[in-house]
Amino acid sequence: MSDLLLELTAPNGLKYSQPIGLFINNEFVKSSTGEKFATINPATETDITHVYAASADDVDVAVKAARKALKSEPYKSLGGPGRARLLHKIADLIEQNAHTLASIECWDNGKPYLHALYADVPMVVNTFRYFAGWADKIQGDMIETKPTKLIYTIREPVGVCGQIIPWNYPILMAAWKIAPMLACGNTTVLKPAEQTPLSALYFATLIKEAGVPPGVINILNGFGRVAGAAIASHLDIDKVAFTGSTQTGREIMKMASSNLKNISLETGGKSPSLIFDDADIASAVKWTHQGIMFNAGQTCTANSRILVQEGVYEKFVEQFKETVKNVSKIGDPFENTTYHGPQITQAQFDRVMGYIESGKSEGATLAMGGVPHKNINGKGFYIAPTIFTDVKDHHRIYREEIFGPFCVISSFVTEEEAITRANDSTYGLGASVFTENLKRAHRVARAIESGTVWINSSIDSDFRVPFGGVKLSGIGRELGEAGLASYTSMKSVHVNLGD
Ligand code: TXE
Repeated sequence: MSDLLLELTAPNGLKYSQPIGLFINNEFVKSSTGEKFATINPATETDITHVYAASADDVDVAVKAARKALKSEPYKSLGGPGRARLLHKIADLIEQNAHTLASIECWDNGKPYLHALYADVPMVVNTFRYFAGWADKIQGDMIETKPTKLIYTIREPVGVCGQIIPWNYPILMAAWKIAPMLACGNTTVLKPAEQTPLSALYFATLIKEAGVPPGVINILNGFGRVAGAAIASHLDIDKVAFTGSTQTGREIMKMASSNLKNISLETGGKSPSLIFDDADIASAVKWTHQGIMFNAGQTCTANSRILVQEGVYEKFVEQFKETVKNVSKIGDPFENTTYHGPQITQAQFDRVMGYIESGKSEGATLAMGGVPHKNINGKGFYIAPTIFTDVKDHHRIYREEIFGPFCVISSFVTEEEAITRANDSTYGLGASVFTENLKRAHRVARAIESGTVWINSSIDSDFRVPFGGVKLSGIGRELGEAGLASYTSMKSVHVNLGD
């Protein structure tokens, strides 16, 4: 044991070595200031450990390492096949360490262990394998103009990336950022969220074991206003990729304007779910429940606005409440029977509770939940699954992103009304449509203003499919082939074949 590597025992008895330093040039180091911060188990409100917090100077050291690695051997000559091998090796190591990563994620984030093990970690593995497949298929085009010209394009790496991720899916968000970045031959300085610093540091040990050259992937924990801001404003970072709140996204855009960074942002949402009279109600209930209650409502695409056609409104609400009661079992995230863990922090707990008060005072009907839930030891940031009905479109709980196990249900009469009201939002990340009518399904999918539309399902993203938002939900796409494009820069070469 060193003061940069701690032997920890997770609540499920797992013993493992947890790095706590900044990961720069494939080594864990202390921060220049020596500052550390605590990371808390949200299920018990107790400290897990303390990790080093990066200063702006530390970010600068990491950027220099990333810049050097970009143009140096062995990374420079690795080529697509070499990078594919690294990505596959990382995927293999994640698979081999699935139990450890899922345990860390459960402990540090509060999400159910089984969800981390069977949802988050496999999605991480799939993301690395998918982008491994792309690494040797990054190619340009030949463009026909006239006989005396040969014109072609080359897709080059953007360069040094700065990647800032949130706490709701810590290791998965790291994978979404790192896998395409590496596939395209870039280097990065990635900052996890200060609420969940541990899994990314453990992942760093796997990066080194996989043989990724020093400086290619640097992982620095720290605070948004210090380390995050240093990344967003750094003049030698070429691209910034961010997932988080719209407000922080705005600030990052301003800072990134210093050197006109290439930018991609995935911010929040208030995703609608439209349930038509002709829907399979049992299926709509199942998906809509998962769409809002999974991960304690802390999913950017969560279908937090449920609009139900008046003919099936009562039936839907009854069945939805029943499902919440039966499925959303609250408890210790390490228990196999738990579906519903705590909110991530006291601040998020307070935020959700504030919206519950707002809903009540604005006159909506609290149909279920609306109270903190006491765990066995009387601790934990738990909130009972909460449903408001009779919600009006001007209510704050209808318009603002809440990010908790909290949904509003309202009724509509016509398809046209449903579309207008679904689009009456500053956000546009996801939307669900439940109907058995094929024409209506596709008609509504086209009319909805959002980056993703699910027909007869909800929030089931896939590593092969572009993901991102419109309006205040973001800029650019991650995943799929479109996700690659945001990590390459296009160069056009004109060859004059004439005299
Ligand atoms: O987000 P922040 P917070 C939404 C959700 C939630 C709200 C607030 O509604 O309730 O945001 O959460 C870093 N310069 N989402 O406060 O601040 C920060 O350190 C550079 C939706 O946690 O956006 C962290 O790494 N970086 C979302 C990351 O930004 C800064 C997921 C996200 O933090 C920074 C999370 C700054 N000035 C929250 N300030 C989604 N889209 O899935 C903070 N950061």
